[in-house]
Amino acid sequence: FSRLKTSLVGQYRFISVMPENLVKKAKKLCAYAAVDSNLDLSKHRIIGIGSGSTVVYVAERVGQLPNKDRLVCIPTGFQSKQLILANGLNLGSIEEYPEIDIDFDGADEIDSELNCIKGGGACLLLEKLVADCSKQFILVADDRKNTGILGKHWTQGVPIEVVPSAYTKISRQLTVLGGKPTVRPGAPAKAGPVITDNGNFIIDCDFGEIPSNKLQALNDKIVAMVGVVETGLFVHMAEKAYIGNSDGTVTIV
Ligand code: ABF
Repeated sequence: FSRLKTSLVGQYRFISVMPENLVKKAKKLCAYAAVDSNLDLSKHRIIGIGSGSTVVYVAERVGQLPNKDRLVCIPTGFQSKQLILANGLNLGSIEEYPEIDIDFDGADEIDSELNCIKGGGACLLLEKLVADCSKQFILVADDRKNTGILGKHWTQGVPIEVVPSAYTKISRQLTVLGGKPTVRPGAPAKAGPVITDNGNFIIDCDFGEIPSNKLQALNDKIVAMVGVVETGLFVHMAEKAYIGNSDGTVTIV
């Protein structure tokens, strides 16, 4: 059965009763469908490759293209960089290529308006930067992530990247805002908090269910706190989502 890590390292809570082999199949199906239907080598040259276990199949599919040498792939973190290299793709950087043709990335939750929560893998800053630099941003996810409203499954909350010395102050401000903040522990937890690729901490802040019309205001309030680097709320950024279903079909939202 598929599991999602809780804020306590080593402990898990179940978010789905979908058997693991069906989850993998759903991820592969949606990733392949997203690449096959959207990547056009006659017009796309610079591609964003996101993070997570679904994007593994995006990189695999792109790596199967006969003309893949024409492409330059921009990673969203360490895992993403490894995926690009492992699939024989050309690696570029966001510094060299701040204009990206199309970006494929996973999500933790997607609502009915294609807003999403990202950052379960602590790569949200570069993921948002790459998505922001992309003309097209395509989500790939299995159907457990298609929750209709954000905050339903990912009850650890919205991941927020913060400067380490500001975490206490920001945690207090998030509580005043109505959230329940938890500094994400590393592995092992006794070694301290998770450290992002940028040397920062992640606070997971539970706001319960967040209606789509409240997302932008919530994001803006969090980003305005001094010491916040970025949030995992991606509001009105995605163009389409490819959802892999357990019955072997793909839904395009
Ligand atoms: C990244 O990977 C993250 O923003 C998101 O947390 C996660 C999705 O992972 P998976 O595809 O493994 O469900 O995209």
